[in-house]
Amino acid sequence: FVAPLTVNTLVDAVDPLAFESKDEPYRVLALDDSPTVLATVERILSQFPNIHMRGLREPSRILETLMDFAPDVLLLDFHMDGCTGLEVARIIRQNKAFESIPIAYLTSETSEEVQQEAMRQGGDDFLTKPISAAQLVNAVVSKAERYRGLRRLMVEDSLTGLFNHVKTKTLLQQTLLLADRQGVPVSYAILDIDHFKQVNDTYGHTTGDKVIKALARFLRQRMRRSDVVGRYGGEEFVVVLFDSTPEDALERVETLRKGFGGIFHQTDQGMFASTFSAGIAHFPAYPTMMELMVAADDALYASKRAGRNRCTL
Ligand code: GH3
Ligand code: MG
Ligand code: MG
Ligand code: MG
Repeated sequence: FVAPLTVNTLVDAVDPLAFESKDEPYRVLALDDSPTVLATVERILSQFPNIHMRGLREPSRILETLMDFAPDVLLLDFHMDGCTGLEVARIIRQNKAFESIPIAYLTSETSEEVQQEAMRQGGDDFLTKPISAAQLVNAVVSKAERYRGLRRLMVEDSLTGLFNHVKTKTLLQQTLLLADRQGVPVSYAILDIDHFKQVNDTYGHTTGDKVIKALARFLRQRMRRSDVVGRYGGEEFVVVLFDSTPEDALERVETLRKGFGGIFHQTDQGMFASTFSAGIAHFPAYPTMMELMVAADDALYASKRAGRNRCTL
């Protein structure tokens, strides 16, 4: 009954977290073959501005809808025309991109045996109809919240809220694939704070952390939504500029460098400014992710050797 997309197309489904703000409404997908049930669920959930619900009647379209809508929780009918929710859940779980999306069955099935089997097959909850509006909303929101929190932990650097090392590389790879397909240039820059050890030694580690956070905030404010900003390591950051020529990238990173250097950081021992050095490399001049990263690293070292507080292309 389900027209399966290949596993590989789904593994790389773009994580919407990469582009969504923290207060984006929770997305709830309800799969049910009964329009009446869908209408009821919609009537309840649409009262809540922090919930965005989509209804789906055809089980065969579940995978493409998951990819397209990227829900935070799935409400799944148990008995449908031609298949069961169990079968749908099994297919969903076979795809890496959706292996941990919360699935709550919404059903009038009350047999405990059936319920247990459903939980074994990848379900997370069993909501029995009739269900009160409060029960439904609580179940949906708590699961969605938890799932988002988990996904955030996986991708976020806890000090700065930027993408972490692993996620930054994944997004860089995705950006390059997309750029290649669309014939668009990408610039990759690595930024490293100058003499940061001295900052720690002079003002303490807590102040060092504040400088890292200040740079993170500064980068996030100045970058476009289509740019990736990540914390690559201790005092190293990465920015990926989509549709950006080398000249454009150099100009933008130079603006960042001058802007950040003009910020004064307050401490008990007075205030100070901090600078960073940068190295920029360009796709498709360096056609693979590894070559791009090595080239940017070389450029960064050239900046350091030349005296720091500068960008090298
Ligand atoms: P350079 O200009 O050559 O980059 O010199 P540097 O001192 O910045 O470079 P180095 O790599 O020698 O030192 C980086 C320091 O950053 C060492 C480490 O203790 C510190 N560091 C790494 N992560 C953190 C962090 O999360 N917080 C703080 N406060 N310090 C960190
Ligand atoms: Mg049904
Ligand atoms: Mg460093
Ligand atoms: Mg440094």
